[in-house]
Amino acid sequence: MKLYYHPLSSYSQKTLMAFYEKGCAFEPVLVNLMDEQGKAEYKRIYPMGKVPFLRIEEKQWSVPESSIIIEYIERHCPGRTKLIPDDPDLARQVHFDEGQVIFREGDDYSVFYLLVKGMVALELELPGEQVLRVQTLYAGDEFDWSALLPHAGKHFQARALEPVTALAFEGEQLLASFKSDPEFGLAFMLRLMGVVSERLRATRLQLLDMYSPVAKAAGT
Ligand SMILES: N[C@@H](CCC(=O)N[C@@H](CS)C(=O)NCC(=O)O)C(=O)O
Repeated sequence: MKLYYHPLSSYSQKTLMAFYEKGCAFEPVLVNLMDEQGKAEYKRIYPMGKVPFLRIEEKQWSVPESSIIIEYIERHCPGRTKLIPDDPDLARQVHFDEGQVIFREGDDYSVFYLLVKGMVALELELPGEQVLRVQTLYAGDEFDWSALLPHAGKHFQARALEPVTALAFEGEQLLASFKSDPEFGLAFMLRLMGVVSERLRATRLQLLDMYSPVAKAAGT
């Protein structure tokens, strides 16, 4: 099977790690995304033009999307490492160490998290290498709503303040589930509107506090 990838693509790296962990044989094919001709040729193989992409010629199967590729090799490569727990809820669990940056402002990947355990700080970078904590999140809180806007980039930095466990959902898969179940989609989006409005309010309060004449006079 051929894995189309680019070494600087984080989605490709995620898939490559799974292949190496599993000890699964594959043929890597480097796609030159920077080159217009290379990209045009690649789009003849995979019209979306994104990496990674897996092609299993003998079965005439095409497998797009990093997570689906990982699910594919988990099922079809009898490897030494178990990549995905059998329990679907555990399969979505991710862990972060204390102090670990979960994502940075501007990062372009669409994962939506539901915080199960631990505290997370949402932060904004300000001029002069200052970091402003906009909000602290606790178990039951959700982040990051921009996961539902493809390629919007993260609006905040998220940092684990203590060991964190969260459930992770691919933004694109969530959007697909909204299309197949519009009632669920509407309920989800309404709840998310509340989150977005809360973030706006918290950002406004923190910025007001920071730039208020009292704070300025105190030199904070
Ligand atoms: N949801 C996809 C995202 C893949 C993706 O966005 N790949 C980027 C590189 S990290 C890409 O191919 N960008 C080129 C483009 O959009 O034209 C996955 O999980 O595989």
